[in-house]
Amino acid sequence: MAVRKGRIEWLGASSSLPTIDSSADVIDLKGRLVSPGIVDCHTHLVFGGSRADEWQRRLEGVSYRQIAEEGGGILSTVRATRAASEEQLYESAAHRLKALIRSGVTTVEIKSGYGLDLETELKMLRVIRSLGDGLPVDVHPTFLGAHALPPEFLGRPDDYIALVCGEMLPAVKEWASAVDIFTESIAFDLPQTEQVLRTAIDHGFQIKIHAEQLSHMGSAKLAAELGAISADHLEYLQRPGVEAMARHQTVATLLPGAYYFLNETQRPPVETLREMGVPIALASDMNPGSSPVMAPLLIANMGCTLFGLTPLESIRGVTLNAARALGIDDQVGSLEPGKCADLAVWNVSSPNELAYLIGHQPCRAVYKSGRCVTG
Ligand code: DI6
Ligand code: FE
Repeated sequence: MAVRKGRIEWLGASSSLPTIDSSADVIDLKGRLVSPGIVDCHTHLVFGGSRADEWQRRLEGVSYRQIAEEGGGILSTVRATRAASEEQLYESAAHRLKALIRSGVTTVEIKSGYGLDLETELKMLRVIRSLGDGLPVDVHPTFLGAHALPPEFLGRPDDYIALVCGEMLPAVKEWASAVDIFTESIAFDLPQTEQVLRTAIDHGFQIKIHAEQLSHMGSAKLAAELGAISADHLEYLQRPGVEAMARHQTVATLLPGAYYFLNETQRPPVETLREMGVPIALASDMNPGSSPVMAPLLIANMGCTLFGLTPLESIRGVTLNAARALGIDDQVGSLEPGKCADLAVWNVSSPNELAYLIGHQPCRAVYKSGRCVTG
């Protein structure tokens, strides 16, 4: 592989290597496997506090939904995130993001959504931007103001949606490239979703959705028809939703970490997605409540064991299709001349082994735009 100015210039067998500049640095990877840098296209890795105690309650039999309805769950992280300083949020998130980078991640999407008031949402978005400025990884910021109903708006969801659309979306324009919403019986309904997504489109954002995670709402179909770049979770997705996603080439981002950690039994309709040609991405969903997972290869493994993807589909899910879910597949996600030289080097003997080994860290080095960013 020849790299110039951070881009892949040539790729092929060493026997056909073109003559290269004598001043070029030559790096011998000793026959190791090189993959595109991993793209984690759905995370909530900026947050305050921890939910380990809530997890214990879930183990004792209290459901995620019940905890949310009691004002815990997402809202307990909202309280901790409002109380945290910007520095505290940066430090804890940087720690998590460094773990992802050491595991081969070169691009990450990070959502706001634990503020639920303009001040704290902006605080999160500033932290998200600083993470991209401070660490060798591309960070794609998403505004998730409509993640849950803040306690101040109890019983008045439409008033909160009006605030999101009227004040928050215009104010976060320069801080986020995409807008996401949690459409669910414990969050926002279909008309509220349509209002937020249409307003986001009018302001020029890309749109995404947390759809059909805990129940079937018809939200993936709505989002696909509105032009969403991805619909995420999708455990309860039904055929009309798959058809709409196929028609609009909406990426299906599956999040097996949340399925695993919530002990779900309803699997997303992988066979139908495959049959209809919907691109499938996989992401960590890294968050304190439903997916405290900072291990992209474990996510690829779960894509195979829990959702029935092939190892190759899983690897494509955390690279090329994840790039597609962010609208950057012309830049990253595969090894092709012209794309960024974002690479991960692995101590494995075959691509299948990337998704196969559990609890082993085979990542040997990470290159971001052609520069080694790991020790
Ligand atoms: N679905 C999820 O899995 C995360 N957000 C969402 O809408 C969970 C967020 C949390 O529990 O803190
Ligand atoms: Fe999520």
